[in-house]
Amino acid sequence: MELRIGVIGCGAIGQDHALRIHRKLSGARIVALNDINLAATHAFNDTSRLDAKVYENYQDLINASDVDALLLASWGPAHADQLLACIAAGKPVFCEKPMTTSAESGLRVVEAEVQAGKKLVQVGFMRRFDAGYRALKKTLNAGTIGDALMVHCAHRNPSVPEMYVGDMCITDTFVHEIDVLRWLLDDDYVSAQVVEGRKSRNAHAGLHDPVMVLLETSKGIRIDTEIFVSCRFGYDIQCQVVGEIGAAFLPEPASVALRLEGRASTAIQTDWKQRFIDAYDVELQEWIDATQRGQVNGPTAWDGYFASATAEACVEARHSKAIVPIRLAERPAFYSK
Ligand code: NAD
Ligand code: NAI
Ligand code: ISE
Repeated sequence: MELRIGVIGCGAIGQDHALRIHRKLSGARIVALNDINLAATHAFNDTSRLDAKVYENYQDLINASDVDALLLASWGPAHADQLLACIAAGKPVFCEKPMTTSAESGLRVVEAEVQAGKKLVQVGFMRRFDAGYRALKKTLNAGTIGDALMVHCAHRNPSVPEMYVGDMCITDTFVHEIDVLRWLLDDDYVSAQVVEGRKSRNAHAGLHDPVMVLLETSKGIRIDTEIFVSCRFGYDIQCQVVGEIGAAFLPEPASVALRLEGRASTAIQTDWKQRFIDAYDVELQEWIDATQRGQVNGPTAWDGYFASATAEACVEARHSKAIVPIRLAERPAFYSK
């Protein structure tokens, strides 16, 4: 039977996800939409020919009898209340990252889910579904380079809008590395340190860019990540794991190698939507399939809480300039692997 999905938050990625479910994926249909910007949502519904019902508030959408599952792509600060409403209604929900914008609200989501007695939440950390990261994990698990010792990463965006300010480089951007590296290394973090780089002239007024985050894991693995969101030259995601006898690199996206006019070159992607386009498809198809079986097979509410708590420690480390321990609530047996 087709899964009937309601989308809350129809901005950039909410529209993208709705269209990929409508046009590309199987086993699901978009039946309902909500966004605080109602006019834009009606316009999207018309131009995309989704023929969904547009709701004026998210509570009515969640409780609608013909909505089986929810896709949450509103902005981060709205996620917590909307997730709690989905859990209260007993409905499965795919929530874009970050699951919540604080550790405290993340824990409230975890506690509500445990109370409900059933896993309902999956968080949109799509890199776990990317073929390149999956290949890298397979290499590490095979022991090809020995034990991992260090990881060097970069998360570069060509530019960000004026509304992207303050610590969003951590809470909105670095949060992807927080999740994917924990999954890749099968390890948790114990401390964080953040140092600011020399400020780029291309960083807009509300932003200090670039910054560097240093994480230590419970096994003692050291991770450094450059976050540079006005780098201009492309959307560039790098990850190199250094092991005892070798180094393993995240594969670059396929691109035709050119030898032309005295230069050898390959293209660098510029748009985040394109860089992980296949991963979004796999992520949502797997979510639809698992939801129909009554399961959650992707990043859970615990993973979402872990990411928010780590991001919060990084923000504290940035402002205090200290090495901040990462302390979490006890993991409920409910989430044991
Ligand atoms: P966006 O600003 O384009 O869209 C957000 C939409 O949410 C807007 O249309 C806004 O009107 C709506 N909205 C805000 N508050 C709402 C509320 N309370 N109820 C209903 N709708 C509400 O942002 P975006 O780029 O689409 O990002 C949305 C989410 O997706 C964010 O959590 C973001 O971090 C995440 N995101 C993830 C990725 C990824 O790679 N996984 C990429 C981009 C964005
Ligand atoms: P956006 O700003 O384009 O869209 C957000 C939408 O949410 C807007 O349309 C806004 O009107 C709506 N909205 C805000 N508050 C709302 C509320 N209370 N109820 C209903 N709608 C509300 O933002 P974007 O880029 O689409 O990001 C949305 C989410 O997706 C964020 O959590 C973001 O972090 C995440 N995201 C994830 C990406 C990924 O790679 N996984 C990439 C980009 C965004
Ligand atoms: C955006 O919200 C994303 O999730 C992208 O993947 C990330 O690269 C970007 O920096 C964020 O703003």
